[in-house]
Amino acid sequence: MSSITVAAQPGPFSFDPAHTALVMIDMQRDFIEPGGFGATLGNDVSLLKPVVPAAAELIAWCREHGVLVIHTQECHQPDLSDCPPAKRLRGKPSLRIGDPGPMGRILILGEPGAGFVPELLPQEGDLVIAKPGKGAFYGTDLGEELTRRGITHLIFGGVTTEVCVQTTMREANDRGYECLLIEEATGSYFPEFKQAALDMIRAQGGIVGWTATLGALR
Ligand code: C5J
Repeated sequence: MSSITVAAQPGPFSFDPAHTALVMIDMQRDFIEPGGFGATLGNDVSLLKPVVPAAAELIAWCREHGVLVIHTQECHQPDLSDCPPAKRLRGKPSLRIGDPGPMGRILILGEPGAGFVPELLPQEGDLVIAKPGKGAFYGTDLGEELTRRGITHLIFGGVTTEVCVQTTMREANDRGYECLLIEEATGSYFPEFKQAALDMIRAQGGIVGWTATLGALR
């Protein structure tokens, strides 16, 4: 398939869909719905709701154009063996990782809350990466999967922009991937942090990568 070029910042972003993957970060009920991990930390999770239809549109666009769809989920093993105490004990949440909540144990693999929102369920042919950290490369086989599939370019969406999305995008950039973040398909509990992350990523000639709107893909 031939290359696609989209209007982006700081300049046009070109990619071959056959060598590109969408990395949709952590669109899980625990971050987006009331009663989950995000809410236990005191966040207004309703701020992330508008990301869901935009992420659905981005996923549909990628499937239509032959771009591999990867879904990450931040979660831990039931025995918490992959959850450092420093992470579990951080802050003053009403429920900690592993505690039982209204959507099952908070951020535990296999529990309803750690699953994806119903609008964004993985389909056959997609790749699902369970990750114990904020970045999607740490403690996972994402790097090997991308190499094995000959992926050179990554498109990003998901939540939250300045935490798991930015952490993953920065490491992907260090690993040599050309990275594009789609603005409407990412969100934060802190709109000003989202804006700052977008600005940081594309500053200095695209020091971490590119950003574009969904409209640029249509
Ligand atoms: C956070 C994430 N914010 N997916 N996780 O803890 O951004």
